[in-house]
Amino acid sequence: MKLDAIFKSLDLGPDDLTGGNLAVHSPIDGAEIARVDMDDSETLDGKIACAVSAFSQWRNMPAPRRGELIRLLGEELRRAKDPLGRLVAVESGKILQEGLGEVQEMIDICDFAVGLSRQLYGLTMASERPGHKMMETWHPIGPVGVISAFNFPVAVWSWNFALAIVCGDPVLWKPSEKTPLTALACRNIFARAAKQFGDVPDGLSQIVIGGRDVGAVLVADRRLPLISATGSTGMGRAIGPVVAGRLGRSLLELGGNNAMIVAPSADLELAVRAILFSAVGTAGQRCTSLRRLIVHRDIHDELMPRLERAYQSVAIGNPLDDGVLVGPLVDQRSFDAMQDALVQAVKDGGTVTGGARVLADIYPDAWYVQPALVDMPGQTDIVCAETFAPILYAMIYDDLDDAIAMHNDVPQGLSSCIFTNDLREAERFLSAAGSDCGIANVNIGPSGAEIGGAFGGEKDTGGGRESGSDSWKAYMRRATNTINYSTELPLAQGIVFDIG
Ligand code: UN1
Repeated sequence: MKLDAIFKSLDLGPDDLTGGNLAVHSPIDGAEIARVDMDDSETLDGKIACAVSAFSQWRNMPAPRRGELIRLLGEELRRAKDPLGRLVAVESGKILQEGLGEVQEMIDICDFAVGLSRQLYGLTMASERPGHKMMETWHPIGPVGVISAFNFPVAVWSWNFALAIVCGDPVLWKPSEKTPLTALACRNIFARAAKQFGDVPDGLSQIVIGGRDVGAVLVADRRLPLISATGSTGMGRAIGPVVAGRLGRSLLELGGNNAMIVAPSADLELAVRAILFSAVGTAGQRCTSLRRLIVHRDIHDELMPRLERAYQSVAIGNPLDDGVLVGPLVDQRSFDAMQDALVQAVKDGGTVTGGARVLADIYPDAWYVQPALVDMPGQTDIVCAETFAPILYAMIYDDLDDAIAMHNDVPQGLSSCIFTNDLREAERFLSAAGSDCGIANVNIGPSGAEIGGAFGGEKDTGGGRESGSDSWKAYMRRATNTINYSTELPLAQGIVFDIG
């Protein structure tokens, strides 16, 4: 499918794609594929006002009916899966299979949210007072600002959007300035669903295009009680205090430095496959990508050559081509950061295999690399930093407690896993004294999480949870209600407060 046909099938026309002040490039070959209009503080102000007015209507819509809108969106996404998956590949550089997988993730969260729209449960509590009832009610919180990153340009929006909409909240979405086209395509797909639904208020779903300056205005605005931001830890550190300063709520899903412990009893065949997908898949540009391997001394010399062979057989190239598993890095900055990290790793005593630029002759303006495997003598500072590129650092351990300590001794806490067939080791890793991450797995890699679980992590990862489980609670406010159906007015704690 040609790019023009993709644009057409997603209702993107010259008005969207030309004449704007933001140039959009494809990481596949570095070519400019569109120019879109950016927002400024004035247009953003109008959009926030519009979201506020949409909220006053949408919060009164019964939640199961709100779910119907998301059901329709899921149907439209099913129809648009192929062109949208392709556009994700073109705009972010991930391989087509992963682009399609990302759209599938959107469909899955829509299904989840439809069910959720009938399950926004509150509790009832036993009151200590006779003739009294206590309960809690969940209400929509208000317009939500969503900031998303280039690497999951549409799925992360959908995790937030599907939940926020069934919870009763309008959404203002600022996609990465590297991936505005997929966002505009989502706007159009949502418009198809909204048309079928009928009474969708203006401003329920809006897109804000721009860079940091526009993001900063969004984050500071008191009319947005919740800011949900996915991106680097640096971005989270900039946003978090601003939202906290106005006593707003933030949901932060930031960097990871995800590790795998490979124990002596591990099924190495499974481990190699898991390592490959999670370390080199998406060219190492998932927040859940595998970045550290903590391998038991007894199996190190068996695992590493197998891994090197697997690395050598991985096809690197145009992410739209069949059989390619590793596409380009998003841009030159990413490539430079990868090279800097590898130079530092060598200074720290590491031995690097791979890591070089490839395909520069065919794609002089794009940044393809061989994924790098780095044998490290220990967990130095560069290993503790997240470099958003396919670098896997391998370290040796002797004792599981030391491995867990090394595992947790990084600033980030997103995803983690252990490969072992020893039940005691697996349970120790999952226990309170085990992995300190938001996601801890056994015998599967750290990336590729399903939408049904809560997604996010601790420490520098920001603490937020998106997607499944009870993550919806972040998009609502909780009211505790006490109802007196007696003819007395007993006070709590037995306090007597009578006149005369
Ligand atoms: C991200 O990289 O920002 O677990 C999200 C995964 C995906 C989501 C990653 N389901 O890899």
